[in-house]
Amino acid sequence: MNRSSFPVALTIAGSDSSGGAGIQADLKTFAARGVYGLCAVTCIVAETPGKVSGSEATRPEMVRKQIDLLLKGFPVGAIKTGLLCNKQITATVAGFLRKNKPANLVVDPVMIATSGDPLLEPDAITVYERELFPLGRVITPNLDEAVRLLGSAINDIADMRAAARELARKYGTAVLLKGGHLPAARATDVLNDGSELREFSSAFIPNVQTHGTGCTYSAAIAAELACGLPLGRAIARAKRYVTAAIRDHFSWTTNGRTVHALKH
Ligand code: PXL
Repeated sequence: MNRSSFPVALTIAGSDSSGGAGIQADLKTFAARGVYGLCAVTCIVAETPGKVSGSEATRPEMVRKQIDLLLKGFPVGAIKTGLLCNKQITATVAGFLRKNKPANLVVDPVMIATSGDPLLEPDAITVYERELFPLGRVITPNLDEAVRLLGSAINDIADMRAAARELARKYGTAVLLKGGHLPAARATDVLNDGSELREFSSAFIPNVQTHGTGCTYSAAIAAELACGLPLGRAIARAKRYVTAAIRDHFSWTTNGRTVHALKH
């Protein structure tokens, strides 16, 4: 990939109509980190905070075309993948990236929305495992996704360390296992890059239910990699960014319920 005087990052992800997650979160994050953002849209998700009402996938060829044009036309320094919807799109993206090896690929294996609604078709998961994960500079599963990938429970920080090691070994790539959903006073994430273990920790911010934190975190990592930071420093900065976005959240009431959104 080319480097230039201005950092450029590309997100390959779905559109979240509510603006909290997906390409909207990614582009807001890129802009906030001083990075010029590009996007290839994989699907349109109709949702409000807390409820996914429907989604419609882009044709795989159209996804490929967007990525191809962007990589030819811009000095893309980092790529992140978010929701890839189905097996065909996942295979198309992986096939394209295998031929056009990106140095800084962040794979966020989005499977289920924070609301619990499924987002990725289950048969896409093997394609992720075989074709996309090995291309990643880092993959960023949350606990639910790691449990789905490993088939064993993760209940505490010791389980997280073991799971990150096992995932890094299984896919031959660095793994950032995000522990924000673990009941604990601190939100701790574990990085295993195949040789070294590192942990990133911040105070847990209680009583804030935001969706899009995972998208924002992986986009911030991609932004920092596009700026030339090494992986560990990129994650440390991205973690600070997403923690501040949760802490400074917006909130409002709809249908008698208080909802929150990240402040970029
Ligand atoms: O937060 C995961 C996510 C990712 N991508 C899109 C989404 C969501 C959650 O709602 O809509 C497009």
